[in-house]
Amino acid sequence: MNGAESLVRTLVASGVDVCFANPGTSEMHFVAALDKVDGMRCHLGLFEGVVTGAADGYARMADKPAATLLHLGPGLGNGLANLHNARKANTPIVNVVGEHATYHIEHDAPLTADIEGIAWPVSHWVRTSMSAKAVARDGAEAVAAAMTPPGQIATLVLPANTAWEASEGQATPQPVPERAQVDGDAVRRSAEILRGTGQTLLLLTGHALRELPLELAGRIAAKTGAKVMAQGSNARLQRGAGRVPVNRIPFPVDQALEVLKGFQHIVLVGAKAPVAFFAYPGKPSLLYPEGCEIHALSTLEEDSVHALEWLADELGATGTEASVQRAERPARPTGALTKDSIAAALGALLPEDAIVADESVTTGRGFYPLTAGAPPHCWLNNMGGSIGLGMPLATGAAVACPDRKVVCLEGDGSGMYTLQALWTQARDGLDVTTVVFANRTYEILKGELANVGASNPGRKALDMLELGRPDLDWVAMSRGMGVSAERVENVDDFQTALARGLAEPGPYLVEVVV
Ligand SMILES: Cc1ncc(C[n+]2csc(CCOP(=O)(O)OP(=O)(O)O)c2C)c(N)n1
Ligand SMILES: [Mg+2]
Repeated sequence: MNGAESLVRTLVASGVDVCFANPGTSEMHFVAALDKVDGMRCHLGLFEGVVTGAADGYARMADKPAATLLHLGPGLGNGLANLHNARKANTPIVNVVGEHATYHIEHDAPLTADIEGIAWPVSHWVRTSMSAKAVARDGAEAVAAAMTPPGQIATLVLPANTAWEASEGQATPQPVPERAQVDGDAVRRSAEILRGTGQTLLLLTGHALRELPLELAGRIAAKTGAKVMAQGSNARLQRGAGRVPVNRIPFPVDQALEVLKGFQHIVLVGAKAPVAFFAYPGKPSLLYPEGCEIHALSTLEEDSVHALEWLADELGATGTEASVQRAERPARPTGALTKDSIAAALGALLPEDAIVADESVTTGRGFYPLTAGAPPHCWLNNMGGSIGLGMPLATGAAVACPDRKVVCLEGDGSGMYTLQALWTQARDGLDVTTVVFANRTYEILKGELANVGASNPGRKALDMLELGRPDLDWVAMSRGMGVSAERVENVDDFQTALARGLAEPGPYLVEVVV
């Protein structure tokens, strides 16, 4: 058995059985090994940003890592932006990056690069395998590193000769550290705050946004009068009818300040103290009011579910009834096609158990309230702010959950970074309905221009924020990659098109001209 096969067998034995790939010569033995080993499902991405973003979406839904297969420094480099996003989302990923044969590196061939140097800023763990005999063991350790709470990026660099030379066979899967339990002091201190008089916010992210811990947070809120909110962006939030509803901290600084202004205490459950995406002249970086005290119930590394159980117990809230979201869909909208009527159409049509990959940017700012009472579903955000994640994220989520409908809500500017994901969806028959909001601008940046105080922009500046001349033809691009598509310009047609996409199995794209 060669090193590549020993690695693939070890990955599968360690529970990593999906690989998103964009290979080259140095990965040919790994590719060949994929055939020899049962149990590894492979998906080709036509750009590495698709590969890494899909690995992110997969792991968020599967709660375990996928492998990526990337071609030396440049292939890894192309995948970096979505690895950055995955890192911010604490998504576990095992990157396998091909490298020249160990003895070839010194000759500085065209593709020679500092792979570890490229990998480190987006990885928690990096290792270059030095021999075929080490590859399997290194692979097992990479999986354990990726699975280490709260989820890490592990990058294993695989020199070509370590893939083709003889190995010592499959390695034993390595143990994964458990999530640490919070200590009693953090629980008692949080309980004391919650029993006190000041207005308190429980701020959640990570695993605390799953159904059960949300229920616990809801009980605590009902018992103590605290409010519950989620971070502005979250890896995966379970919401909809019957669940404890949570709003997110808004993106615009003024709105965030307004939402948070009344709080004397914020108890963090896996979350970070709220901070603005950017600094703006004359505005604060921190979004909570001066004098507001920040307390940590649990960090992201710790077991927030257990922490909330303990806290509910400490407060005598285990039997308290949480207030849950009623099942209610907005009426089907009529009239003009606006952000609100788009939100209402989504709220009216979102299917049960849907997975929403949200990169809708400005169009989607109001999607939350009108979809809150839809049947139970998951909502995934971009947590690293590097746009071009939505379509890959949706692709990976669809691989993880073939029985659920994935709805990708995508800005037209953001979509253009990684639209090759549509081809992967077509090829692998993935059940994703993509809605592209074709406002034909970088709408958000027009606001940002004003927010940072860059006044009186001229034609040259504004041209950098416009996507027209020529207008992007999303229907043609989508069909060109094998995904049926239609363009709509009014709210009736939007609902018909969305319903059609949701009813059809497999990928579909709706271009909404807004
Ligand atoms: C990798 C990367 N490049 C550039 C940006 C800056 N940026 C933020 S939002 C945005 C435009 C988003 O446009 P679109 O998806 O059309 O959404 P809209 O603003 O029109 O709602 C850009 C270019 C970014 N966040 N990430
Ligand atoms: Mg746009």
